[in-house]
Amino acid sequence: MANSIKIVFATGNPHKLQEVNEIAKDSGIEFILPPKDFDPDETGETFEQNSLIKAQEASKLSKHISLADDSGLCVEALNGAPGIHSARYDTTAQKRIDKLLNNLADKDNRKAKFVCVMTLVDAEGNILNQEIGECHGKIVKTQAGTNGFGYDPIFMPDGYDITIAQMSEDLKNKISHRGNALSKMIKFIQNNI
Ligand code: ITT
Repeated sequence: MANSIKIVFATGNPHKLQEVNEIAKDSGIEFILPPKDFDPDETGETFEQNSLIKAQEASKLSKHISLADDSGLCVEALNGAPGIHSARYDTTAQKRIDKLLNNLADKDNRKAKFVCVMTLVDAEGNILNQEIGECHGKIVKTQAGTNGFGYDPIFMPDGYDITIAQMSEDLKNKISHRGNALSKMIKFIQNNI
């Protein structure tokens, strides 16, 4: 994109980068990968803290304005687990899904939410803005669909009778925790950067 505002997107997850650039496609903002040695220690205890850690690590390495996304799935009957540990709940995406379904097997309460906290820092690592997005729904009993990534095949948002992995990319981005947090962040960037 010529003349776009370029912002480093502090992630090692290519699915997230693809989604944010799709969501931001008409905004005049382009998100680019962090330097290769980006590998922060996510030692925080909240989405907010881990999001800030990632944004500051990316700005330190790139000397550029940076945005991070820390996100995860919080399941009510599991007291909010896997939460900030969603990416590390087990060793592969399929094992993480199986483990979650297994842990919920005898539970009637299937309520869950996806949470995304985005943090924008300047080239010196000073925090400029933080936004949160949520998507509420339930965990289905049998996984369905192949779109998206992560826990999408087992999450059915409120008001829909399909999982996120059965939705088009456009629909996911319209209702997702990431879409929600990023739309607010895009407004901030357009008005302040
Ligand atoms: P970075 O930290 O490098 O950005 P990550 O995947 O490790 O990548 P997080 O620490 O924020 O990111 O963990 C987010 C995890 O939560 C992600 O790996 C998925 O397992 C899950 N998750 C987040 N957003 C999701 C989505 O839109 N659909 C399905 N699962 C999602």
